[in-house]
Amino acid sequence: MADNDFVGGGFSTTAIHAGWDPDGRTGAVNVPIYASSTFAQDGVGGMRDGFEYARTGNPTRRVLEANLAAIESGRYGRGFASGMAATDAMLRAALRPGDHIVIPDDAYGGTYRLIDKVFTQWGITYSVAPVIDPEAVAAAMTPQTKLVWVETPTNPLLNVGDIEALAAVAHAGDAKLVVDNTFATPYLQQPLRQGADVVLHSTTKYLGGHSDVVGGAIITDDEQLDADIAFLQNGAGAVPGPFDAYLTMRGVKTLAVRMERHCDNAEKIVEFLGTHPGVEKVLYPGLADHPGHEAAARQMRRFGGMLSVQLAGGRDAALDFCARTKIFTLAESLGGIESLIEHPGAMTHASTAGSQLEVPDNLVRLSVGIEDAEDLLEDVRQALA
Ligand code: P1T
Repeated sequence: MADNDFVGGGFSTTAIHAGWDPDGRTGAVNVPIYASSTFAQDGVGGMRDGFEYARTGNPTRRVLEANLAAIESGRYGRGFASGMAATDAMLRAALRPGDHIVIPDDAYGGTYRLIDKVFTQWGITYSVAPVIDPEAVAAAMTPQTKLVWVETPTNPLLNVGDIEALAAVAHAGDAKLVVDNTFATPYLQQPLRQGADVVLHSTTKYLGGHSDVVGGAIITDDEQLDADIAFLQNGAGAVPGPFDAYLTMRGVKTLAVRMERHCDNAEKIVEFLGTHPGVEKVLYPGLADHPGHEAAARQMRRFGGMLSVQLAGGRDAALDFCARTKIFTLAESLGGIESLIEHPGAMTHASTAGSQLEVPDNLVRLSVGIEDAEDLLEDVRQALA
């Protein structure tokens, strides 16, 4: 993917500048945090710059939304209070009672929980299929399927779906393809450019990048869908506040340099873990023998900062590994500058226990941060010793 393929020039130029020019009045180079819940009108209905009430629209949030649309090479962006709030709005915008959705057999536990525990109560049905197999996804579709939902790479098994092939499958059945691009980020992969209809993010992760803000976003080129999402954003109100919008944008500006370092560090750790006798299997799309490597190499710039390992010593060895790291902090979430480690089966994916999405109990997930690689390697080495 050439840099100049991105709207507005190179990726970082877009990430740093899209959505905001220095303020006309003050010259402020950064968008102010417009801490205002309401906006004065010049006579009834006389809104200045389109703002009336901050649930409907806030100037700081509007800049974030324009910025996120630009970095995904999309036309429309909408910010949400969390990734789950964005997921909820997307599902409600696209599905009606009687409709069907295909979801991955490996996905964030919270996404599965929302569909399985909440949306099924409203007459939505779902089927599960592996994202690495477009034919299996096609076979899981029914005449009622309105959405094909994928993560690529998936959380937590790092499976890769071929976005172009999945878009063709979804469109052949008159369904839309939603790609949760949280793990890859638009720096590594731009799903709308590969045929997806919608990109969804937990901006809590790499986009925010500093583990200091929770947020979500939906980006699409589809004008009607965007209008439906905007209606729900205002109508249901799960919006990010202006301070959250500001922090997220502050993170986005350094996404490219952070991602390069996340990828560098992850590759080194993958190499080390691949030779360790305590490790049964390393799951990372950058490995030549990873089943999704070819698709990943085609659609991603690099292979990301997330990796998982299955330990030879089973669940106890996995829990031990999580307990023994010193720099890798035992915590849920991912994508921040600091390295995190977790046991998906007991933590982020506990809600998948007993389901088709259940994860192996010897699995440990690492979110490789941007600390010094030697320190991270030493930490992993001593924790597995
Ligand atoms: O946490 P929130 O901002 O609401 O985002 C939900 C979400 C959506 N999609 C993916 C791929 C995710 O990974 C997440 C959140 N995931 C974690 C908190 C985690 O540790 O995996």
